[in-house]
Parts: sequence; C-alpha cells; structure tokens
Amino acid sequence: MILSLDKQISLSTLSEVNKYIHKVKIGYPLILENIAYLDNIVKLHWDEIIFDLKLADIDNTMLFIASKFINYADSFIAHSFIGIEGALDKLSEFLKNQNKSLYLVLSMSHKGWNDEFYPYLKNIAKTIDPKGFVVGATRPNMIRIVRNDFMDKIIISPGVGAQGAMVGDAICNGADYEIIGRSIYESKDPVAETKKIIETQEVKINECKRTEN
Ligand code: BMP
Repeated sequence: MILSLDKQISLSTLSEVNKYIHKVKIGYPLILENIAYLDNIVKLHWDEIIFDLKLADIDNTMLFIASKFINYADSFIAHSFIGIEGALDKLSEFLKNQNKSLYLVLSMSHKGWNDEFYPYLKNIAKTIDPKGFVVGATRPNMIRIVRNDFMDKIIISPGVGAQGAMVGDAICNGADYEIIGRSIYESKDPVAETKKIIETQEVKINECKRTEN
C-alpha cells in the first residue's frame, strides 16, 4: 500500500501508520498546507517517498519544480500527455542523473478521464521507459491492459476507498500498489484503519489467487 498524505496528521499517528505502510505519496495539498511538515515526513522510515506534483509543463519549468523537492523525493509523478520532446525527455534524463525515478499517469480514476487516448500515451510511455505508471483503481480493465502492455513496470493505483474502488481489487487486476488517502487520514483511528485495510487486502488477494488457480 502507498499512503496518500494530502493532509497533515499528528506525527505520532503518522509514525504508527508508518510501521505498516512503507511508501508515501505527497502532493500539493500537503505542501501548500505546511511545507515544513515535509522535514518530519522524511525522518520516518519510508522505502519510497513519491512526489505527486503531476508535472505537466515544458522541460525548464518541470525541472525547476522538481529541483525544489529533489532532496525529499525518491520519485516524481508526471503526466504522459505532455509528450516527449522539450518535456518528458529532459525530465526523465534529469531524474535519472539525480538517481530519482519517474512515474507516468496513464489512466486517471475520475469519471471524466478519457481512455481513448491510451494508445497515444502508451507510445510515449514506451519511449520514456519510466519506473512505473499511475492507473486508477476505478478502472480495473485499464489496469489489466497496462499490466499486459508493460509486464515489468510498477503500477500504482489510486481511487481505493473514498473514490469507490474496493480494497484489493486493483491488485487482483494487476496493480502492484494501491494508493489510499482519505480512508486512512480522515478516519477517526488511522492506525486501526490501516490495519483493517491491510487485512482486507490480504483476504482479497488470497481470494483472487485461489480463483486464478
Ligand atoms: P484518496 O484515497 O483520498 O481518494 O486519494 C487519492 C490520491 O491519489 C489523491 O492524492 C489524488 O490526487 C491522487 N490521484 C487520484 O485520486 N486519481 C488519479 O487518477 C491520480 C491521482 O494521483
């Protein structure tokens, strides 16, 4: 699981949650709420800190933004639709030189996203060859398609819980990680909720493995 931390929670709660979840995704809501909080996050024990800045601009601007957070981040998320030349080519090269990774958005979780563009995005993704992709958990069919097209890439999947996708479904369809935010940080007891989600995920994954065999 990846914790999507779009809102500050107490550091004691976060460090408890961090015992169960080892990857965190940070985006503009948290950065704008309290940029100093980032210093506390990096002190915890994460396997990966993903900066979800949805980079979608010309190369110069994206490099400027990514540079600001380079010391906090292991990886960054960018939109793929911006194309290669003068945009993703330079971002990808810059992140490689900094030993950081890149995820590209291939399919979003909200209703209005149009997957008719997927063949175009897929070609960009093939050329850029990032670490992985963001594919919405609300679109199990797209997860299966992306998994089939990119067997060796990491798929991270938001949209679980608050947006309606069921815990475990994205994994059963081929995602590597489910991204969960509000269901955890807005719950009365984020630690208990985290444990509950992990248990549900395990049951679901075992169930779908059994059905596959
Ligand atoms: P939540 O579990 O609270 O719905 O949070 C989901 C997170 O994933 C949010 O940070 C959101 O911006 C992000 N996200 C998403 O919901 N759908 C996408 O297609 C891509 C995202 O990055």
